[in-house]
Amino acid sequence: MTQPGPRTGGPLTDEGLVQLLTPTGERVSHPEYDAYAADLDADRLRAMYRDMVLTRRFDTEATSLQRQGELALYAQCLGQEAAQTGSGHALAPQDHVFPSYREHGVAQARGLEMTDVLRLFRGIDHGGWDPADHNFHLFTLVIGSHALHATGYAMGVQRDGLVGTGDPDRDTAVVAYFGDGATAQGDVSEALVFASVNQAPVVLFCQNNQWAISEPTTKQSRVPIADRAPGFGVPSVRVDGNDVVATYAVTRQALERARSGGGPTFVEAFTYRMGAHTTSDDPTRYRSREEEEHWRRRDPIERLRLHLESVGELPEVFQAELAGEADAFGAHVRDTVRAMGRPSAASMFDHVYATRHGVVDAEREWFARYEASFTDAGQTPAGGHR
Ligand SMILES: Cc1ncc(C[n+]2csc(CCOP(=O)(O)OP(=O)(O)O)c2C)c(N)n1
Ligand SMILES: [Mg+2]
Repeated sequence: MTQPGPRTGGPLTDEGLVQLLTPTGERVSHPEYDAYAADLDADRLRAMYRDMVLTRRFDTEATSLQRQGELALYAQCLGQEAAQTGSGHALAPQDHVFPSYREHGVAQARGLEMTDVLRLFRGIDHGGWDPADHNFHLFTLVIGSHALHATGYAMGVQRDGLVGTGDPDRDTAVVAYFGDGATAQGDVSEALVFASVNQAPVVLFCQNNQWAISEPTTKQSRVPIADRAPGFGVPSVRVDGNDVVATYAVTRQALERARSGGGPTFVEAFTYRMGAHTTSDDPTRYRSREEEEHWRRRDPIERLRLHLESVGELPEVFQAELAGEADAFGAHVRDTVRAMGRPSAASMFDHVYATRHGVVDAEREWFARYEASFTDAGQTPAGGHR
């Protein structure tokens, strides 16, 4: 990995981006990273394509479910499928992932039951899944905080002797996924300090989707975000995050370094959030149609499709089966979410503290009296469907 000198093109420059697939799907070679993509045969590329297509379908279904009142909120990963699928496929089963709130493509690559992700967005669960099942920790909405959780976890992995043993089934890496905006948080700087001085087996994976809600990356940094990490003593790399092959290769190198005891790496996957920040956001208020159109032409799924077609590895029968699978998956997502039911409003008091608490007890009692005050009108507003 080469460390660049100061880059002058600002945080959105193309300079130094590792790319193995051009936007039209042509495989280009790279002296350092070809070796890390050498194991991607046609079967593995099709598996990645499948995950990207299913992730996008999940996004579409979840967005519709929010519009129908079945979810409180939803954060799409539209446009970021290559960054998530490529890095997700580079993980080993024993590696640990600390996601933020948009890592649906990583969840899919990890093998989660995807409807569990929507338990959180429906507001019926504090997490949605058991992190131990797939070493996929809970979504974190406190921006940047889980970069510290991941780094601390990686320091634990190191102390458990699970790094640098040479056993490929034992050596473990930890990955934190966060956004461009998160890098302006103190927590990410602190994570870089601890990761560096402890040589923790952590990969700090930043998806620079160019927006932090309505704040552009140009208001978060004057230099490419990856260029901050070397100042902490952490090697970094910029990768075309809409290129699933390059993202896989770059992440694989970083994970291998972590597992072998070589310490942390900061990866900046340069991509674009094609959707809104969340279903509560209206991006037309802060960005142009031209910008959106520019990035629509760089769609990451289309790039892999063009590549597989050009090398004769996307047979029609595969495409038809995948379309059928996506339809069945969509129906499963809709049916499962609609059957999830709703918790009673009173259950909001159950998980405030681990032990009983006088103030919470008083609030619960007040709420019960408030609910009961509606009964002579035959209404139970908070317990009913509203
Ligand atoms: C500590 C903290 N501050 C502010 C917020 C409000 N907030 C939610 S998402 C967001 C923007 C995050 O942008 P970025 O890190 O680029 O991630 P992206 O949403 O683009 O994936 C902010 C400021 C928060 N959740 N946590
Ligand atoms: Mg962002």
